[in-house]
Amino acid sequence: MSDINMLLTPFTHDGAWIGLWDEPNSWKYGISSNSNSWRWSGIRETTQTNYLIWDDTNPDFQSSSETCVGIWNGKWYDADCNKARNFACYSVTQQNVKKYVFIQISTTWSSAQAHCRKHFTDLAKVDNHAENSELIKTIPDGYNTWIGLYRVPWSWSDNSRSLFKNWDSSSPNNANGNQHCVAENTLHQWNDENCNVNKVFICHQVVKMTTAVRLTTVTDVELTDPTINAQVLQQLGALLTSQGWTDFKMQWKTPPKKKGNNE
Ligand SMILES: [Ca+2]
Ligand SMILES: [Ca+2]
Repeated sequence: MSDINMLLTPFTHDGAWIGLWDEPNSWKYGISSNSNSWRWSGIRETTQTNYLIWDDTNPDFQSSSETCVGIWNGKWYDADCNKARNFACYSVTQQNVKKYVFIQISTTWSSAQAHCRKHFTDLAKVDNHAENSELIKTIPDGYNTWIGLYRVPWSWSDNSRSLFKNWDSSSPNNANGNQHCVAENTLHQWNDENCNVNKVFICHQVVKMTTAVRLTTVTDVELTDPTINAQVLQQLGALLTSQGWTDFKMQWKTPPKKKGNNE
């Protein structure tokens, strides 16, 4: 909120772009290592094989609420993680082969994940078409089934990590299925909108400050010793952190020794 309070509202237009977005190339049209792309619960990383088998209309991030993946008729779709579904776990055999197990309990994606992690390896991870076929064989007809694919939507354009959100009461809603960029209103509340609309926009700049501090010490230890130097910096850093400093770097600047002075 202290960042929000630094923003002025010189615009009277229909909102101003800020740097939050849900880059669609990372999840809708493909896959990437971006923070908003699809990941497997078992490895917490994106696919290593690029295998994806979406149905014709998914993923669509409907209502900006669908960040977990289910399987239906052999194809995948994104769905609201809080909906109750049956689920499939997997475990890995000694021959490094995945074995899928269908669990006939209807629950949320997170509860399904917890169950699989407790009793098996994790929620089903599917790396290729043969594995998808094996998975389908375990699912009885007519069951919508969670698998282990999920994503964390919304990332900052500068790749900084912050979970702070200031959505307005009706956002995000992904109206028309094409709202993947974020604008703020004059109250600094956020709304997801179509990235291709023209709006005024707000940039930011990080101001870097450099400060030199001269220390005079009375000590028996050898201050040119790199280990001692590192320890002193570490303790100074801890002191500054405890005073509320963030995002700083420290280094020693040793003045050249005067000639003839061996002390
Ligand atoms: Ca969907
Ligand atoms: Ca919206």
